[in-house]
Amino acid sequence: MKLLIGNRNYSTWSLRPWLVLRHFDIPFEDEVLQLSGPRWREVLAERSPTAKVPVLLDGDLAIPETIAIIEYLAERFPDRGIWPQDMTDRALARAAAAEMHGGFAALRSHAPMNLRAAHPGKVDVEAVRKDLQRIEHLWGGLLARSGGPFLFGKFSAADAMFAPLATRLRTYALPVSDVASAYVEAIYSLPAFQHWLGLALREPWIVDDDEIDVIQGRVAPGTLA
Ligand SMILES: N[C@@H](CCC(=O)N[C@@H](CS)C(=O)NCC(=O)O)C(=O)O
Repeated sequence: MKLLIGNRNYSTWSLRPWLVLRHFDIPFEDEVLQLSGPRWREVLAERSPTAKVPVLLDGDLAIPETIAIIEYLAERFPDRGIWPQDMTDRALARAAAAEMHGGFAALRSHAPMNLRAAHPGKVDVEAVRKDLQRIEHLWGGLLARSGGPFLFGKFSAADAMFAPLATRLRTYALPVSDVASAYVEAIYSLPAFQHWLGLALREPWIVDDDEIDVIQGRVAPGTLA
């Protein structure tokens, strides 16, 4: 099995199924398709049915779309507990994952994932306030229900879905409660996340579209080192 992913420093969607594969000890290899540089869009179009990453390759099968990949892994490896075991928990986990997939647009556009960076104070908190309130409510409720440290106690696909959002809170030092901060810490402490982070920090590539200093006009495109 092989997962095609984007740059680890920036690719939120790639991080999610990669964490599932790694945390649940599913044998796989990965290959980075860069999200910048010469011909990157053509390469994605050649390798991915949707011209986006991630894509899971399993024999002749090429599965795009993060949620579909995670569901496939859950079916193919039913003993791993990728979704919570309890049916009610599973329903809530899938609802949270779906909300993450389709929601939090303000955080996604104003605070791009950038694992190597620290940009406290650069995101307009008012622009993301509603998303922050929603995440506090959602995470707070699920963590109170499960007792943590992850949303359903043990790490599950729902946590994989929220891992990129957790990194945004840290990169931009967004104001959150102690409960949300502890959850961010739990994500960072996960060995699978640490593995990804270590690889991300070694990447040399810059993607201007995800660099807040470029987005906000402080730095000219193509000049970040
Ligand atoms: N709905 C897709 C989104 C995938 C996606 O947008 N991936 C980004 C990288 S994080 C991408 O491939 N961007 C390239 C492009 O939009 O041209 C999923 O759930 O996997």
